[in-house]
Amino acid sequence: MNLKVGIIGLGMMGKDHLRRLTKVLSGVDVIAVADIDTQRATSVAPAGTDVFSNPLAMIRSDKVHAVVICSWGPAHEAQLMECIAAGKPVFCEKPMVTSEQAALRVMEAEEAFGRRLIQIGFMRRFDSDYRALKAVIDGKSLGAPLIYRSVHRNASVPADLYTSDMPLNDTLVHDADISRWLLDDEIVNVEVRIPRRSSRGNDLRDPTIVLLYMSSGIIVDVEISVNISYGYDIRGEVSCEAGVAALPNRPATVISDRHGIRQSIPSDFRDRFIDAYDQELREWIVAASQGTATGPSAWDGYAATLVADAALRSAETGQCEPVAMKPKPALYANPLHLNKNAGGVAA
Ligand code: ISE
Repeated sequence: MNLKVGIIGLGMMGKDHLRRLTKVLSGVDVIAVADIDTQRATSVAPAGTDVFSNPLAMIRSDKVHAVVICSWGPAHEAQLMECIAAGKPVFCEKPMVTSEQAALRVMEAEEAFGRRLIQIGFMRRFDSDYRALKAVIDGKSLGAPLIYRSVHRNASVPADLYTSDMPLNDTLVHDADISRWLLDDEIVNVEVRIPRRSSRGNDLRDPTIVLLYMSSGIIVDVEISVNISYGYDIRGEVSCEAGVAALPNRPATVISDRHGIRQSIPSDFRDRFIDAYDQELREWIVAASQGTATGPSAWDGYAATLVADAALRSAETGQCEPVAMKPKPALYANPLHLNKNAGGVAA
């Protein structure tokens, strides 16, 4: 039997995940949606889908086995807590929550439930290029990693929605999470430096340099640009003791014409990471069908929240700010080993 899923929030990411859950992936049926704009929800949801205006009512519905949260970040805590109370696996788009205290409450509830239910939408971990880069680091053929450079350039961001804090609490979270995952390390200090501002930056902190100091001594150097106009340009390079490994430029379409030879660049994150988004939900379906979750956890959501908070403090103080994490609970200590061939929905 297919996993019966309800989606909360049919904005840009909600519609993109609805498309992949109904037209790309298997083993799943979207049988409910929830959005404050029920007219919009009804217009985009497949015929026969139950449409809710109240997301918590949708979570409680017996017809819904698992939940995908694509709503506004401040609404995530209540929705995650409802999923945990209902014992329903949940995929939650980043940010998991918008405060340290909310993250602690969500982790406490999941620990009390006793089994992982939450996967967070840090899709880069499912990107084949990042997975290949991690394999090189883990293989130790280049020796120990010393520096990681992460470039995160958006062609543009929605001027009406993207606020001055978001380079650090909405965009940076991807570089923070992928650095922790690639380097198998935690971030202990954050330092923000604001270069000369771009005239394209709409009064945002654009560009922003962020130094992430890892517990091992590795330093991660992050460039965040959000109105660079030429495309969505993501780079990653690790300098090790005996060599350097870097992501290829994606997609690697090389164009030759009378202007010369050039390589195409994606327009936005849905384009650059389309396969990673498919893979993160493909793996989520397998885990949720067994009543649990794998991949980025509530602990990773907590870590991202603390790093974003420290970055925002550093942007104000001009100082290097500490990231003080609580000890990692046992629930998040070891990755789950799932039966990848199991089908159907767990009892
Ligand atoms: C957006 O919310 C994302 O998650 C994208 O991956 C990121 O590149 C972009 O900067 C964010 O605004």
